[in-house]
Amino acid sequence: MSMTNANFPMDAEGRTYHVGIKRGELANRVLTVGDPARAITLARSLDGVDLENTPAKTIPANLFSYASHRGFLTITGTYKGVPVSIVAIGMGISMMDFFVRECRAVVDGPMLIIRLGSCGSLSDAAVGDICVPSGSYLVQRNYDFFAGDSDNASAKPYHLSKIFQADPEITKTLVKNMSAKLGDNHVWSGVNATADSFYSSQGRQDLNFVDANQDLFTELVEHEPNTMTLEMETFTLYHLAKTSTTAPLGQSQVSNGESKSKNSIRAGACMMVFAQRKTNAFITKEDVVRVEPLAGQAVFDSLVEVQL
Ligand code: R1P
Repeated sequence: MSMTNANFPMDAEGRTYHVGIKRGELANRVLTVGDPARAITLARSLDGVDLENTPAKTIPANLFSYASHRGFLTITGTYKGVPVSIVAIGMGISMMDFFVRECRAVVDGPMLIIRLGSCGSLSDAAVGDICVPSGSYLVQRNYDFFAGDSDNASAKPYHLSKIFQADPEITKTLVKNMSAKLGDNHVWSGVNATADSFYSSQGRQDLNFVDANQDLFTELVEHEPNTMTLEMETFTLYHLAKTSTTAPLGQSQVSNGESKSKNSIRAGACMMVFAQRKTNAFITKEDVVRVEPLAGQAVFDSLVEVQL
């Protein structure tokens, strides 16, 4: 593949270096997931899919799709007549950064992005329940702490960032639509913690390494009493939405003349609880198959309900 522009590499067709998409292939409304298999399952809810003749795990033939050489999968179609895309990004804050920046670079006008992920629950949310976090902070391993220098004796092993907020309208709409699909008692509100590792910075005990994380859950709850979930991407989505630059003049105004949003990206997220970290329960395959499509439809309903 031959690329131009070392600052923001694109190929001769205008495809971005990692996500691999070009202008015209991605909708302004995007649902993002980690697992490509989840993206393909959710694509079955898009318009015009021939469910009888599309085997599970197969991308429906009527939809646009592009699998990049770096593991991103983009699927674009319509939901209730409105253009939407699904992008599977893999795992972690770097992949979320690639995804948000490269998608933003090839889409004109304002964007809505909602992540549907899986997570660990630190609250009473049970496996199979849905959490809709109104904000997220970052849990980062403090690498210097582990250097073994005496001048780090007072440092903490994990750095906890400030909270970055989701778009309030998207969060409210997600809660409403998730409750309609799954019932009020299976939908939870609170704050998410995004960790820079599945293991050490999510408080998992691994005797093969020094992680100094035995007290991490207590520290998280002291930092933010409403800490509800742990996963690995949402903070970066909320952070980049907040730091996205102003939409071109006119696009950020609502009809009564009041400014709606200064940012060109509005973001929200929701997670299915796969791991209950207090009881140590893990979701069954049957529950994933039951919850995933319903949660996906609630996200699509929200994506098309919120005005750009
Ligand atoms: C870890 O198993 C992965 O699952 C969660 C975490 O954030 C991490 O990416 O989300 P996804 O199910 O979206 O991948």
